[in-house]
Amino acid sequence: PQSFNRLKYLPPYYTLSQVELDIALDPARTIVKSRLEVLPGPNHEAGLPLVLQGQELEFVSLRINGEAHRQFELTPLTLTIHALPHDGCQAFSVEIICVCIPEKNTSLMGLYVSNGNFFTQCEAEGFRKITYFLDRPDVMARYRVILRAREAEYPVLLSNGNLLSTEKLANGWHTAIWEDPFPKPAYLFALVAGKLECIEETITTSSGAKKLLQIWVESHDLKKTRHAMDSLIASIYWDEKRYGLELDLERFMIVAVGDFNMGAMENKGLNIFNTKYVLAQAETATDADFANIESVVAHEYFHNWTGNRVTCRDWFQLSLKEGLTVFRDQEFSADQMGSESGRAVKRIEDVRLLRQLQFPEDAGPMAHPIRPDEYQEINNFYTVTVYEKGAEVVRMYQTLLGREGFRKGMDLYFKRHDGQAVTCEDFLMAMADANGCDLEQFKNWYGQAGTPTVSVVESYNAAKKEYQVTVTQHPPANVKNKDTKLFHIPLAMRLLTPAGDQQESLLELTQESQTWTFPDVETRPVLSINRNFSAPIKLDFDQSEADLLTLFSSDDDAFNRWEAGQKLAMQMILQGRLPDAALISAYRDLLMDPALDPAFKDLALTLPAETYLYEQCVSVDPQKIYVARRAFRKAIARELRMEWASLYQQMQTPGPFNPDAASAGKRALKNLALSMLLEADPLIWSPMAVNQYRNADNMTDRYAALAALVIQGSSSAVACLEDFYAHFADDPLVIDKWFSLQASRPPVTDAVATLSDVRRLQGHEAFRMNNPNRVRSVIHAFCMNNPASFHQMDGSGYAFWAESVLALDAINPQVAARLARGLDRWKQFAQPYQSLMRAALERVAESETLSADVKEVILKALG
Ligand code: BAL
Ligand code: ZN
Repeated sequence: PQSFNRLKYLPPYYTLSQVELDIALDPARTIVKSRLEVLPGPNHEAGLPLVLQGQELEFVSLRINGEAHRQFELTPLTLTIHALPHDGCQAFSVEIICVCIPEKNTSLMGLYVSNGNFFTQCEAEGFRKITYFLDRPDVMARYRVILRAREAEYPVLLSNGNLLSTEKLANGWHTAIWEDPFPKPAYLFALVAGKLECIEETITTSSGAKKLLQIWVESHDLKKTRHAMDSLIASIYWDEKRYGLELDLERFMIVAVGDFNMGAMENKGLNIFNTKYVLAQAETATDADFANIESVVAHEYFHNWTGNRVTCRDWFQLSLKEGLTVFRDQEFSADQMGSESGRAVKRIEDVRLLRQLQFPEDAGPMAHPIRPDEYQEINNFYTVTVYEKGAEVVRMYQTLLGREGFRKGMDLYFKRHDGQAVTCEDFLMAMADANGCDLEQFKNWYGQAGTPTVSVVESYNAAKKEYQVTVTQHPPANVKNKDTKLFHIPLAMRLLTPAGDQQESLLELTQESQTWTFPDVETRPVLSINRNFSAPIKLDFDQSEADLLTLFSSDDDAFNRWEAGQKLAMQMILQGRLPDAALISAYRDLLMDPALDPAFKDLALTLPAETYLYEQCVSVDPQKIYVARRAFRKAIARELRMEWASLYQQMQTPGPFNPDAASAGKRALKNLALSMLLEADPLIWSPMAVNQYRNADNMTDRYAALAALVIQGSSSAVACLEDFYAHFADDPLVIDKWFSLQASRPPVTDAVATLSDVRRLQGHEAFRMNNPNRVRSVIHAFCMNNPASFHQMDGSGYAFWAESVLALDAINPQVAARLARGLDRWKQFAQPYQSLMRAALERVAESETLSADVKEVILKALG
C-alpha cells in the first residue's frame, strides 16, 4: 500500500485563487461544472503538468482558457493536464464538467443523500469525489457556488458564506448563489439541499455587527434545537471574552443529518452535524447528550479560527487544529459548569476518556505521535491521540506559560498566520516568541509516540525536617522511537501536611532524573503530584495505601483526590481483593459530606473501566478482571446500602427538568445510587427502578432506570425494553440508545447470550447497516464497549467481529476501520484469547477487497 511521509512534503506546483462551482443536484446524476483560476504555486517549474485528484467521477469535458483541451490523462484517482498555456507560468483557467452519483455513495464522503436530502463531507479528502481538484489543505481559494435543484424536492439550498441571490427557473428548478469571502481549502467546502427548516437568532458581536445564526433540521425536529442554539451563542461570546476572537461571517449555519461518519464538521459558515450532537429535549436526550451537544457545538464553532482562519499545511499537522480546538472546547465546557468543583469534574471526565481510549492506542500497533510521520489512509488518523493527547499537549503550554502567557501566544499565532496553512512548529514558535522562552525540548511531545512513565521516589529526614523527591522519566517501553528524546514534563505538586503550610508548585522535569529538596517540613508530608493531571503520563509511585487514603479524603486538588480513590480501587481489584474497612469508611465519609459536589461523588464511586484495568496487566484475562471488578462493585453496593438509599432520596430534583451541571450532577449520583441498590438487593429495588422508569419526566432518569434493570438481568427488564421501543419507535436517536443498551449488556448468567441478542438485534426491522449511528449502537457497542461479553473463550465474539468488519467495509470503509481497531491490543491478552484474536485478524487480512482504511489497521495490528 502507498504510504505518505511527513518529511516528503513539497509545496504545491500549482495553486488556486478563485473557484466557481455550478452544481445541478440530482441523486442519480449530479452534474458538477467547475471553473478554477490556476496560478503557478510556490514550487512551480515551467512545463510541469497540472495534476488534479478525482475519485468515483465520470469525466465529461475539459477546457483551458475557454478552449477545449485534449492533452490530458485520466486514472481512477487523477486527472493530469499537459500542455498548459505559457508552460503554466502564468495564470490560466480550467473548466471541467463531471458527474457523480450521490444516491450510490454509502461511504458518506463527498456528496451523498440522507433521508432524501443532499449533504457533503469533504474532510479530509472528500472534495475529490465531487470534482477534480487540487485537494490539499495548503491550496486555499475563494469560492462562488451556484446550486441548482428541483424546488419541490429541495426547497432549501445552502453553501458556505453569504447568500447572494436566488432564482426560480421555468422547469421547476431553482438556484441559489453563495459566495464565501474567505479563502479556504477544499476540505471546508459544504453544500446542503433539501426539505429542511430552521430556527434563527440575530446576535450582536463585540464589534457591534449583527450576525444571523441558524440551525437547520427536518421540521419535526425543530423543537429539539434550542439547546444547540444556546450552546452556539454561549460559544461565540466565550471566544470573544477568552481569546478576543469574533465571528467573522454575517451568517453562521448548523445543519443536522442522520447519516454521518463523525460527530460534526466545521465547514466554513456551514457546520454539518450528526443529529446526535444537535437534537435534544428533556424527554429524549440524557444529561450526557446535553453536555456533548454543548461541547461539540463549541468545538466546531471554535474551529472557525483554529482550523479555518488558520489551517493545516498538510494532514500530518492535523493536531494543530484538532488538539488546540479540543483544548478550547474542554476549557469552554469547564467554564460552563459554573463552579470550581464543576471545572474539576470536567477535568476528571476528560482524563478518564484519555486514559481509557488514548493510553491503549499509544501502547498498541497504531501508536503514533500527535503529529504522525507516516500514514496510508488519513481517515485512520482522526484519533484520540491527535485529538485528546493533542489537547493535553496544548494544555501543557498553558500550564507552563500561565493563562496570560498562553493568550499572548495565541494572539501572536493569529497575528502571524491568519489566512495561512501552517504547521505545529509555527504554533510552538508563536508560544515561544510571545513569551520569550525556549520550547525546543517541548517539541518532543509532537514527535514521539507512546505514554512516558514518570517514577517518583520520596524520602523524609525527620531530624533535618527536609523532604526530598526524585523524579525520573522513562521513555515509553513499547514504542520504537528513533533516538528517544527526553520530554519537558510539567508536574504540579504540593506537600500535604497537617498544618497545610506548603504551597503548590510546578516541577519542570527536563532531564532524565531530577531531585527537589524541600526544607522546613515539620512532619512527614503526603505528596500530591501531577495535580490536575498536569502532564499526560503514567505515574509510577509506590504510595502506601494509608497515604492514598489521606489523599482520597483530603487532597485539595479534586483531580488527585479522585485519582487516589481510583488507584486504591484499581490495586485491590487487580489483586482480587474486596474493599477493606478503611476504604469503605472513606467512601462513606465522601458520600455523606454535604460540602462535596454530587457529580464529584458520582465520579469518585465509579470504578475504573475494565479496559483501563487491562492496561495495568502484562497478560490480560478479561473474564477474571470482569469478575473481580463486579465483586468489588457489589461489595461497595452492599456495605453502603444505607447511604445509597439515603442518597437516592436526597438527590431527587423536583420541578421542571434543567440540564445544568448542578442538576445533572444530582441525577448522576441518584442514578448511581439506584444501580448500586439493584446490585446489592435486586429483588427489593427492582420495583423502584420500574417505578422510576415509568414516571420519569426526562431521558436521563428513564434510561438510567432501564439500564439498571437490564444490567441486573431483572425480570422486569424485558417489559420495560418493549415499552421503551414502542414509545420511541419514531425517534432514531432514542432507538440507538435502545439498541446500544442491549448490545452493551454485561454477562448476566451466560455471556454468549449477549452475542445471540446482538444477532437478533441485527435482524430487527429498525437495524440499518448503512447508518453509522445504528451500526455503532449495535456492532461497535458490543465489540468495543462490552469487553466481558465480547472476549469469550470460544472466540465467538471475534468471529462476529471479523464478519462485521468485512460486511461494513463494503459499505463504509471509515466505519469499518473504526471497528477494525477493536482487536488492536490482541498481543496483550492471555491464551486462548490471543490466538483466537489473531485468527480473526488473519481472516480479515485474507480478504482481497479490503479498503485502504481497513487494510492499514489490520496489517499494523498483525505486523
Ligand atoms: N474536523 C473534523 C471534525 C472535527 O474535529 O471537528
Ligand atoms: Zn475538530
